[in-house]
Parts: sequence; C-alpha cells; structure tokens
Amino acid sequence: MYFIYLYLYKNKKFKTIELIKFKMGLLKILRKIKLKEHQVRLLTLGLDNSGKTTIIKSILGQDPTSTSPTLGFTINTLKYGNNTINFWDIGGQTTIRSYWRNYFEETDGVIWVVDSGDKLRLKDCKEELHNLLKQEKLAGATLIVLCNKQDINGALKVEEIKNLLELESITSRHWMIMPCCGLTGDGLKEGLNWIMDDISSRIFMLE
Ligand SMILES: Nc1nc2c(ncn2[C@@H]2O[C@H](COP(=O)(O)OP(=O)(O)O)[C@@H](O)[C@H]2O)c(=O)[nH]1
Ligand SMILES: [Mg+2]
Repeated sequence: MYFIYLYLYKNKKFKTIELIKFKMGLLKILRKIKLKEHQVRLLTLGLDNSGKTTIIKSILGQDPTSTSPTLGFTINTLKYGNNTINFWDIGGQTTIRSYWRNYFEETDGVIWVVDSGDKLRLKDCKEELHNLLKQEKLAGATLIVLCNKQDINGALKVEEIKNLLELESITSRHWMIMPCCGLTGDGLKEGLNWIMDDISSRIFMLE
C-alpha cells in the first residue's frame, strides 16, 4: 500500500489532502478485511455408525450420548479464534453416500471418522475414503482421519488403521491420522487444532 501511495505522490497524481484521504480509505478497507470473520467449512464423513454426530456434539459441548442416525445433513457452527467453523454432518448410510458429492463445493477440510472397533468394514471404509479423495472438488481440502471409539476393547490402533486405509499412498494433500473417543471427547481438541492450523496456514497466508 505504501508503494501505491508513494507512486501517486511522486507522480503528483493527487493533491496531498486527497492522498491522505486515499490512504485512510485503504487502511479502513484493510482493517475491515482483517476483522471480517473467516468461514471455514469442514465436512464430517465416514461410514454410518462411525461416530460422526457424536464427535461433532462433543466438540460443540453438547451431550454426545443422544445421537440417532443422521438421515440428511446438519450444519453446526463453532467460533474458533478468529474463525467460524461450519461443521457439515452428513449421513453415511450406503444409500446416502452417492449424495455426498453435492456438499463438496468450497470445502476446506474433511474429517474422516473411522470406527476403530469395526474391523469387518475397514475394507469398505478404505474404498469409500479413496473414492472420496478422487473427487476433483475436494482436491485442495486437508484430510484428518479420526480413529474413533478407542475406548472399545480390542480397538485397532492408529498405526494399524493407517496401514489398512493405505494412507501413505496419499501424496497430493496434507493429511493426518489421530486417535479419539467421541463419547469422552479425548483427542478431539488435538484433531481440531491440527486441521485448523493446517487450513489457516494454507488459506489465510496473506494476513
Ligand atoms: N464406545 C464408543 N461408542 C461411540 C463412540 N462414538 C460414538 N459411539 C457410538 O456409536 C454409535 C453411532 O454414533 P453416531 O455418532 O450416531 O454415528 P454416525 O452415524 O457416524 O453419526 C452411537 O451408539 C454412539 O454412542 C466412542 O468413542 N466410543
Ligand atoms: Mg450421524
């Protein structure tokens, strides 16, 4: 901005008073941009019953024990520092999965929730995840895989899920995998902080 100001001044395009007004105007606009809340859009996806709604409720400080299957979708809003997060909670039943793509526009991050106790469906889970990542509209989105239900006896550990989901093959985007428990809230803060830090460094670099 200073250079524009200097340029106009040196080239005597405006009188000093007009230049001061111009500078004040620019400062006002810049301040407004800074003050404007950033909206971050996070999609919560995964197979049905993996604990997506439970996790969102837990993050929002609501009672996480009162969930019922999500048939359509719900949007929840959370203030996070300077940002406002919009959590999209979309049903994961087989019949609904083909509609997921309708929600991909403008997505900053995907929270992929895995039921760490549901070993039988991990193959299905891997296929759905990799199909999802092929979607063009999600190309820039950050991915966090949350290994939920770590409290269950015999729950798979992060390292095992990472291998079963073949996460190492994802090279074209930022991703992370972390353990959590939606019912107690363990690990959710860490997961949310990681994805928000990654998104912030990517899209708000100009601040
Ligand atoms: N033991 C255990 N159960 C969980 C956990 N998170 C969710 N659940 C249960 O898993 C079931 C499905 O949860 P829900 O959030 O509705 O799954 P969604 O279909 O992915 O939204 C519910 O009975 C939850 O109480 C967890 O961390 N541990
Ligand atoms: Mg649900």
